Amino acid sequence: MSKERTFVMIKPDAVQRGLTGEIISRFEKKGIKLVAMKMISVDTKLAEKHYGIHRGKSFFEPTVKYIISSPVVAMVLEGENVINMVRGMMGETDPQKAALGTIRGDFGQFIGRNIVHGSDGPDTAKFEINLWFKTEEISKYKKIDEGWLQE
Ligand code: IDP
Ligand code: MG
Repeated sequence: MSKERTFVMIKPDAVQRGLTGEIISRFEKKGIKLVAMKMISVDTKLAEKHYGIHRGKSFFEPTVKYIISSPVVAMVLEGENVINMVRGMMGETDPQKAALGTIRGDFGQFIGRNIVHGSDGPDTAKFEINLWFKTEEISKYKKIDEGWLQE
């Protein structure tokens, strides 16, 4: 294991439903380090690039519409194994199938309104972080709990 970064987006439904703080809080309480964050009104071009691998699928256009419908909160999280850890905390894509205790399992009901996005692997994470953030928007700092988080 080595230090990784992942891209997380709190989707429009979660921002509108007042879940932004709750979701960020879960990552904070887990001890995950937040290194970048901003609210964005996403345009079609960015949404289509972000979901580019799904172009041609039946849910591509509805998903792009969903993401541009209202602001999102975009973040970069950093830590060992953070990509898989965040995917686990999010739960399965379909909130009906996501386990209780996960973000999607606790707060969502429908696959087309599934609360949160997290990169699915190291290559995707790199691509998505570059797409959404400039290098200078990502902070480098030492967090005071680092010595207490691991043995
Ligand atoms: P993921 O977000 O868990 O990685 P993907 O399969 O990569 O799931 O799908 C990307 C996004 O597209 C989902 O998070 C969801 O917003 C949307 N999506 C995927 N499958 C469906 C579907 O069957 N109906 C509606 N929306 C879907
Ligand atoms: Mg995906």
